[in-house]
Amino acid sequence: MTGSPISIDLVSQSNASASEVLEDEYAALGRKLERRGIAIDAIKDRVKDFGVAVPSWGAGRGGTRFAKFPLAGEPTNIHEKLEDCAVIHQLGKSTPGVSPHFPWDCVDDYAGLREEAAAYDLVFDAVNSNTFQDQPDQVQTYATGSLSSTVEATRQQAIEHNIDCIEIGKKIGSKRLTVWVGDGTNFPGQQDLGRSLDRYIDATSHVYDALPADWTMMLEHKMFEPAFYSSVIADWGSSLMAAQELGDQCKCLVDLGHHAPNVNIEQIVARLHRAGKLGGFHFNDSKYGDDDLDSGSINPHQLFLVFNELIEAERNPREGFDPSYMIDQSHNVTDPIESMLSSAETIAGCFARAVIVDREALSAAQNDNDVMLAFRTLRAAYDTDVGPILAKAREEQGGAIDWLGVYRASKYRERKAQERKAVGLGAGIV
Ligand SMILES: [Mn+2]
Repeated sequence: MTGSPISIDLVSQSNASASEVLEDEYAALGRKLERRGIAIDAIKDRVKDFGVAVPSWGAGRGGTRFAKFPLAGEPTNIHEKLEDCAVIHQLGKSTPGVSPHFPWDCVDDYAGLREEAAAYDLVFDAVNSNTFQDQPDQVQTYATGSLSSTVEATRQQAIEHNIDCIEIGKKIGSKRLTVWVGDGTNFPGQQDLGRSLDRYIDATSHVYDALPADWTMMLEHKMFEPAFYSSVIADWGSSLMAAQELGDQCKCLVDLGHHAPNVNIEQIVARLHRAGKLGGFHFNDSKYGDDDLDSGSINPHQLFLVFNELIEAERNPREGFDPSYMIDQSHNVTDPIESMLSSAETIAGCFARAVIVDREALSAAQNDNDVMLAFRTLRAAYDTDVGPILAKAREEQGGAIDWLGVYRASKYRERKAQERKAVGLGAGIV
C-alpha cells in the first residue's frame, strides 16, 4: 500500500508545466482582491483548512431504481473504496475524511482499517447506519419501517444496528452518527402520522443514550422516497422537533437534495443555526427531485448562498457550532473519482466566495435598507473567479493544479479495471 496511488512524479511534472500560468492568474486575482481590501493569501489559507468528506458509497457507480451501469474498475469493497478516496484527496487535497456506511463497509479488523486509511492520509468521518434495506441474515423486515415500525422487535433490531455503528465508529475514530430512515407510507391512512413520529423518537432515544459524551448524532430528513405519500422525518421541522426532544448531542443534517423544488434552503440553514441544531450537510444538487446530481452542477448560486449563511453562522456561533460537511451524490454516468473531485472543487469554491463577501458593507447596506447595494455586495463575491486560489491551495499541498488531466494521464481506472473483480448488475444505492 502507498499513500500516493497516483505517481508523485506525474503530479509534479503536470504542476511544473501549469505553474507559470497559475502564478500569473493568482497574481492578477491578488491585485483585484487587494483593491477590495482582501489579502488573497489569507483566503488561500482558509481554503487549505477547508475539508469536505466523501462517502464510501460514492466511490462506486450509483444507479436508479431502473438500472445501474457498472464502471470497469470500480471498487467492490471498503479497501478498494479507500484507495479511490485516496486518489481524490491526493489530487484535490480537500477531502481528508471518508464517511462509511454499514453493514456494507463492515470488516473484521477495524483497527487495521483505521491504519489503512491513515496510510492514505485519510480519516473516518461520520458513520452511517442503514435500516432502509433488508440484509440476507436479518430477522425482522424493514418493509414497513425501522425505527418507527409498529413492531417492537423491528424497532429493537434497528436500535441495535445503530448502536453497532457507534461501536464501530469508536474503533475507527469517528465522532458522529448520521441516522436516516426511509420510514413512511405510500397510502393515506396507511399509518397514524403522529404516532409514527412518537415511535421514531422513542426508538431513537435509545440510540441517543448509547452515544459517547463527545459524539454528535445527526438526523437527516428527506421529503420523499422510498415512501411516496409521507415520510416520518420528511422535513427540517420534523428533524428539529426530534433533535430538540432527543437532546443536546442530537442535531439536524441538511442534504441539499432532500427538499421540495425551490425551497429556500439557505433560510433553513439560518433557522437551524438559530436553534443551535445545525449539525451537518450532505452536498449534491438536483433539478427536479432528489436526483443526487453533482454538487453545484445545476445551481451553484444556491450552494454559495448556503455557504454565505454558514460564514454568517461562523461569525455568530451558537454553542457547539461545528458542522460536518460531506458530499452525497450518485454518479450514474461519470467516473465517481472525477465527479467527487469536481464537486469538492465546486464546494470549496463556494466556501471561498462566501469568505470574501464584504461583511461590513453587506451588514451596513442591510441596516440602511439599501436593497441594491446589499444584493450587489453579495453578488460581487459570487462573481469572483476563485479558481486560481483553489489551484494554488492544491499545488502548495502537493495536489494537482490540473487534477482532471493528471487523473486521466495516470490511467488509474484502466489499471484498476485489470486488477479488480467486476461488479454485478442491479440497482445502486441512491
Ligand atoms: Mn444524504
